Amino acid sequence: MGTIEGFQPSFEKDGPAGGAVAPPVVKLYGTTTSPYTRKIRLLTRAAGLPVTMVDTRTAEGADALAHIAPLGKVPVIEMGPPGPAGALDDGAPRVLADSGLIAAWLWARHAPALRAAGFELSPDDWSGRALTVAVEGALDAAINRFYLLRDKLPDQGYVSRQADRVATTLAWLDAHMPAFARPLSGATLSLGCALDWIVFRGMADLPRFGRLVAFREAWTASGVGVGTEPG
Ligand SMILES: N[C@@H](CCC(=O)N[C@@H](CS)C(=O)NCC(=O)O)C(=O)O
Repeated sequence: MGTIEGFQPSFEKDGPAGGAVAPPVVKLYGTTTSPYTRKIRLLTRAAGLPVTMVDTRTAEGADALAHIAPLGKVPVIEMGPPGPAGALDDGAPRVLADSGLIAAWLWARHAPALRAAGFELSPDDWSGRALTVAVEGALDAAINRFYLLRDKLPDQGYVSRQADRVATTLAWLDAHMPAFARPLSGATLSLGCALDWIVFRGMADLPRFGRLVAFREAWTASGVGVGTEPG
């Protein structure tokens, strides 16, 4: 039997003209080492939202990313097909290029599923958001330093100041971050992903920070991130 050109399998919901409507295809651009991409892999999995991962370490993936996201950072999600003005029916842009933005979008659209999976990402959690800024500031500094050292820049000046920033912020988090608990807040998710990446890349001396070590042990034991570990 031949194939019908343009054939789309039918889905439960009918479109305005009675035709079958395909669910939007969600592409997730990223890598399996990226801690920010990991946040989104975890959340889309918890939300039950199927995504097609585009590995941006391949030439095709990097090229596709460059076409949709000027910053060239990951994660990026791209949703399709486009509405008339390049936006989704609900007005959200088709391309979201920041893990915090993507997480907020997922919470806005999939809170019941995320709650059922043990997450609580309310935007009204101001102290949690403040903690997330600290976690991700340290992670940004660690990632920046990692790339600069990999490119053989000497470990001095701004490169070594980034190490100081990571250490001072981890010390602050060691004193201020609540213990790992459920439901998982955005700060908990960020810290779990950040600590795993920092250890994976050897970008800080984690054993100096006893409460963060305990946090990471509880995070690992929870199984929340299982199957998405950096590697
Ligand atoms: N604020 C961004 C940070 C994303 C980010 O820094 N991603 C890293 C990978 S984990 C990246 O793409 N780095 C490439 C670069 O800086 O050139 C987010 O939350 O998504």
